[in-house]
Amino acid sequence: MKNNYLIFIFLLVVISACSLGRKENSKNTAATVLMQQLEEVSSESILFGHQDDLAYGIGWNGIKDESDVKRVAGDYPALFGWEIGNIGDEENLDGVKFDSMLVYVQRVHQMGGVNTISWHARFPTTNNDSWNHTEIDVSSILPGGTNHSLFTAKLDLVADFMSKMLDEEGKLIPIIFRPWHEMYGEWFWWGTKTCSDEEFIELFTFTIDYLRIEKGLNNLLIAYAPSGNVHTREQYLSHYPGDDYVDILGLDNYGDFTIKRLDNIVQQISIVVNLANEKNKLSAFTETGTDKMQINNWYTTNLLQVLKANDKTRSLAYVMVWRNRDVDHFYVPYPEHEQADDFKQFVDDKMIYLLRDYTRFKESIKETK
Ligand code: BMA
Repeated sequence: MKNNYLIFIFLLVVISACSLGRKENSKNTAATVLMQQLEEVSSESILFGHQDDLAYGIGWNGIKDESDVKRVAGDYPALFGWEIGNIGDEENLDGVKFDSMLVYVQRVHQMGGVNTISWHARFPTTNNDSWNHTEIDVSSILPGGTNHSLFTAKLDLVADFMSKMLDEEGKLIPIIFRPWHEMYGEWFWWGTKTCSDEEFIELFTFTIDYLRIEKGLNNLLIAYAPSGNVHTREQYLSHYPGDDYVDILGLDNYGDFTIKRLDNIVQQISIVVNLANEKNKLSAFTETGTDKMQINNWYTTNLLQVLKANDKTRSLAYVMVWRNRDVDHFYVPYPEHEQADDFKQFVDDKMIYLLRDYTRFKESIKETK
């Protein structure tokens, strides 16, 4: 009896050591290094990011090493956003071939840039897009739900795709993954209209555990990115999945620029940065912009004002603007655009880092070590 008891205790210790080890080792060296670099860079600058930057821009598509940011500012962004909505198809929901995306991710990594991925997921049972609210039953896709296997099948596709993001040595490239974003809005099926707080947290934690533990994706840094309608710490945290599941506290905000409430954005960023500091996490302005550059000289008169508002806003690790689809939907001015100069002025600011600035910075911190 006593022997059995000792064996039981021994097994318990071994099992919990293993599962602890899995959690602690959930990031590979490259992801840990990226975390540290972002941490260091955030103390003196903010990386500039652009969605789909290498894939297409105004008047071009699929030209090798092309970039609207580079066309206007002479250099690439330091951070590049990609989107995996419609995973399983040949192309994502914005017409980018998944095979090409792999090449872009590798190219960014090779150049020393940072990759971040969002997921406008279709609802697993209907395959309707993220904005469609018909026949949504989130509980049915969670563990124990009748359609759970349809959800894990989608996650298998995500994991399969992400596991191909390898560097020249065959190691997984670090990726900032930003799933289930803008959860406090009503527009997505994981938003407040069709998904309860508890369902959301389970959706988030299950996704991360599945990718990290089940699929061994130890290259992921996870960003939690509510949208702008968050005015208190409690609101910001009401869907927070827990410190084990988040590396970067983010914020998406377009609307407050439209209604000229820069003060709201500054206040929200302060909440995000304070929380990140307390939790020893990074913070970022994960999505923003003004579509078609509707706000005049937005980069210097709006975005820069917000980013320079105070010590908190200055300590963000990065800011990312959305994609340049065509002249009816874009967030970075193209060369002939009347706000091209304003954009140049913005990226020329010492605090804003494009790829070369970021590379230089990484070299300088290496030298001082
Ligand atoms: C939106 C728009 C859509 C796009 C979606 C997902 O903001 O750009 O055209 O399909 O993001 O990338």
